[in-house]
Order: sequence, then structure tokens, then C-alpha cells
Amino acid sequence: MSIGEVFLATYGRAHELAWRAPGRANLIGEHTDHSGGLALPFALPWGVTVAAARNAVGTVRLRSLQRDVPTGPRTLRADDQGSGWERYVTGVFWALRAAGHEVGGADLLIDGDVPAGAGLGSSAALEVAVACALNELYGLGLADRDLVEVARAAENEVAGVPCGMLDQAASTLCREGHALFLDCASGGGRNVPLRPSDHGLTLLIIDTGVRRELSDGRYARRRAECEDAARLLGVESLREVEDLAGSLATLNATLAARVRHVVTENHRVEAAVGLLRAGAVADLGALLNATHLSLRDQFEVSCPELDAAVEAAVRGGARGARMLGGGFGGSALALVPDDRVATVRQAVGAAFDERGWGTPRFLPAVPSAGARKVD
Ligand code: GAF
Repeated sequence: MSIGEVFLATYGRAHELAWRAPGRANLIGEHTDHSGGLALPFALPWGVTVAAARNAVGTVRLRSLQRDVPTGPRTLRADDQGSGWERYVTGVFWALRAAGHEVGGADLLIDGDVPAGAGLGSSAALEVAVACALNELYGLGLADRDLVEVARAAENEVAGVPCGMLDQAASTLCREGHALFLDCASGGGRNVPLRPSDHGLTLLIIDTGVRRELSDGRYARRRAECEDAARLLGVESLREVEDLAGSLATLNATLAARVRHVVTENHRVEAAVGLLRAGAVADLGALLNATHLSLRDQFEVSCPELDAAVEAAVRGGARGARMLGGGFGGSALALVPDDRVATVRQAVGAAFDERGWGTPRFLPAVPSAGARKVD
């Protein structure tokens, strides 16, 4: 059955439109967005589709094909924010209304294939798809950058995750065959060609199977440490730190490590963009390795499974590898010559097997399109 047919069967009437927004991977530039820094995400082929129609009763009616409730769609009153994943949806209604937009009720059917909790931006994909659908349904005329802000506000204020803009911007602004050079201070982004297959390379996502919630407090603590450091250094955000050595000397060991990560990571993003523009895609590997060490040792957001995946991937022939996203679990990203993909999979699988961990999942990722109308 098509999503339109399921919508009809669920709500007894036709949908008006459907939008799809993708999950994301981040080539490089991790844990920089909340400090006004640089990042280089690309959109994944997996995403969330939302079919929608306005309703006259002013409620939000919701059904997810993945997280269905046996009784059928849930009905939420205008002031009810729901629980769990529903908050990513109701958060968008809240954020639009908080920004002064007139949004009535809607019936929504949600169908997604981004692996949840794998650090691949599944919640942002849902928020962005809902924001795009409501933007069009209610004729709000919001531009892409406004939609990014709405989706981020939904996640910050209603879902309770103090994330930066990376995931929502990637899901909204990325283009097929490109990475997005994102400046989180201005919110601006430029698309840079990224076609690893032209260079005989595969971007391989390794889902460790370790699930984590960004709302568990550890992400918020890292972000607060960056804000404390910025305050002590007398700058608005860590993006403004110029004299790294001098700055580090004034901070305690923990804050110095956080600042070292953020500042050097911004430089790695610039270096990566330079390599992409020069067509030297394989040389990105060394930068990915450096980012992993920095996230592991300075920002301290890795975990044994991510470290083992990265180490085994490089041993198996990857040009470079690193943990992906917020950390503490989820996925790693490896840049692998096409003829070494099987060896890398084998090496990572064996490393997990030896330690008695569950089998990791391998997902070759092709840089894909950002949010788009599909019906
Ligand atoms: C998560 C957050 F949602 C992003 O905003 C970003 O901080 C990322 O972790 C780390 O780069 O995906």
C-alpha cells in the first residue's frame, strides 16, 4: 500500500501532501555546532516521510508506521505535547506557534527508515519533514533557514535536547552528491561536491548497536562546559578563540580539553573542504582519524564499541574512520577503498565478536538530497 492509501485507511480521507526529510551523517565537524563552529554533513538515503492534511477540529492526529499504537492514530489536543517520539512532532507545532505563525490542526501519517538511536539524525528528519509539511499546508511561506530554526527549537524546547543546528540544517539544506559546508554562527551553508564513488571510495556507516539518548544529560554537560569556557575566555562562543595555546593555559584541564577539541575541529573542517575542492577525497582519511582521537580524548564522547569499530576499520584498510554524531554510542563512519569494504566489515565484525558484543550493522552511505516534497 502507498502512504496515501494508508492515510486514507487511517483517517478516512485523502492526504493533501507528503514531504520527506533525510537523516544525516557528518563527514567532519563534530560537537562544533553548539559553539558557533563549522561542520560538513551530508544527507543520507534514509529518511522520514510525512503525509499530511489539515483538520478542522484543531487537534494533532498522529500515526507512525514504525511505532504504531494498536488502537490506531493518537489524538493530541493543541496544548498536549505527548510523550517520547511524539514530542518531535508536537514540538514543531509549538515552535511555529511560538514564532507567531497560525497553524491549525493536522492529521499526520509518518513512515521512516532512518535507524533510530544510531546517531544518524532520525529525530531531526522527523522534525524537518513535519515543519516542511505544515509550512506548505498552512501557507506560512517560511524559507529553509526558518524551517531549520523551527525544527531546532522543537528539539531544544519540547523534546528537551539542547542540540545545535547540525542535524536540522543537514536534513533541510543538503543536496544530492554534495556535503554542506555549514557555518553554525551565521546559519549559512554552501554545498561542496562529495562523490566518493568517483574516487573508488565508499563512505561506510558502522552502527555499533549501542543505543543512547541525547537527553540523558551527558550531551548537555559537554555543551555547558563549552559555554563555561567561552565565558571564562571572554568570548561569545568558542568560534572566536584565536590564541589557542594562550587560552588553554588559563583553563582547568577539563575545559582546556573541550576547547582544544572545538577549536582544532573547526580547522579540520576547513582543511576537509580544501581537500574536497582539490578532489583529494582519499586524503580526508587522516582528518577523520584525528577527529576521532580528539572526540575520544579531548571531548570524551566516545565509548569502547566506537573505539573498537574505528580501530578495526582502519586495521582492515579504511583510509580513516571516526565516531559520528553526539557520541556515547550509535555509529562510526569509515572512508574505505571500494576493494577493502569486505575486509573492513570482516575486521570490525571479528573485533565485536571477540569481545562478545552484538553484530554491528554496515550501511554504505551515498550523499543524498535534503528535504523535498514527494507527493
Ligand atoms: C548531535 C546533536 F544533535 C547535534 O546538534 C551535534 O551537536 C552533534 O550531536 C555533534 O556534532 O547530533
